Order: sequence, then C-alpha cells, then structure tokens
Amino acid sequence: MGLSPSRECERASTPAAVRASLVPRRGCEWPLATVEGMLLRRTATTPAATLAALTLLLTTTACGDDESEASGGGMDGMDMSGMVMNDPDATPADEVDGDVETGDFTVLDTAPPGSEGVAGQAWLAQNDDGTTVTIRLSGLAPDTEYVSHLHAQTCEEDNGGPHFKFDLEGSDVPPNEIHLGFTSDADGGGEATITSDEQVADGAPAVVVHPADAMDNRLACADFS
Ligand SMILES: [Cu+2]
Repeated sequence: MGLSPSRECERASTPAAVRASLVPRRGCEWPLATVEGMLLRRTATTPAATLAALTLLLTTTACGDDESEASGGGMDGMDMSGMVMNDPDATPADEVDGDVETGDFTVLDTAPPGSEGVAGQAWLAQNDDGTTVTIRLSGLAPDTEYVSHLHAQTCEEDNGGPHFKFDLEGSDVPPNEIHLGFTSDADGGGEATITSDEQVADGAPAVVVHPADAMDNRLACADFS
C-alpha cells in the first residue's frame, strides 16, 4: 500500500525515464525516499548526475490525469474559475433547520501516504431554501489546500463515483455541482460550508475530499445517512 501510481506513471517514473524526460510530468508521484534510493542504487555514476535527476524529479507534480477531477485548487475557498467554494457566513449544515443527514469521513485506499490520521464529519441539510453542506476534518497536512465535492455514488461504490450534478448534461463547475474548498490550519484542521438554492434530494449520497494539488487523489469519503 501507499505505492499506487498508475501503470503509465510507473513506466514514466523509472529512474531512466525520469532522467530522460526534461518535461515535468503530471501524474507521477512516488515517495521521494523510494526514488532517491533507486537513483542512488542505479546511478552510481557521479554525484552531480544523481543530483540533477533528483532536482528534475522535484519539479514534477502529483497525479492529474483523471478526467473526472478536472477543476483545480486555486485560492482558498475558490476554484480556478473564481467560484466560491466556502461561505463562512452561512449557517453550518448541522445547525440548519430542515432535513439534516450526517456521516463520518473514512480514509480511502487512494489516499496519499501519511493520511491515516485524517478524520471528520460531514453534514447535508435540505429545506425549502435549498441545500447546505458542511465538512469538518482533522489530521490533515497543515496549511494545505483541499477541495471537496458532493459525489453521486456511495463511498463503497467506486469511492463515491462521479461528481453529483444537478443537470447531468450540464457543466462540471458550480452551481451545477457542489464544491467546497478550504485551507487547513496549522494543526491540520479544516472546515467549509457551502449552500445551493436547489435541493440535491437523494442524488448526492457522499462527499469526497481531495488535496487541491492532486485533484484525482481521493483522500477521504463520507456517506450521508
Ligand atoms: Cu470529488
């Protein structure tokens, strides 16, 4: 566990491929210690060559080839298109007067190494005013951006499946989807609330949290019930 880049990434992440490529690849993140070990073993050539390879490696970024998680991180509480993903002035879902469902976050098998301590809760509230979603987490990396979406399947079904959409044929950004974004505090805690003036009804059984810089990485999931 912990080492599960895609097959394409595995090929591209061999030391030879890393050294051969001058183009930083998205989609290929190995724990640095592992790659460093491979490089040191296999390139007992010159310290300078090893250093150059490691420097190149450090410029590569985390996985990003999953079409379903195309929207990026961006500023705290916003996605890249400037959509608001956190409304600190909204009444949190657990305090909304209406039909409130809740669930506990479970760390997914796709989470990055070091995520074992992530925990938290999510709430989905619906009433005549629409939908409110609140998430609260702990055990995250400190001072790090995270993005979360309502998903259309349960955590057990394909780690939440695709994003929930009000209009299945519509866009993959708010307001057609419900996104939440936040930056964790220095202690690894984080919270976000977002509202929609439409009800999701029973179309959004789960919420999934992703690191904002690796949106295809599903870190934690909570089922509403
Ligand atoms: Cu998601």
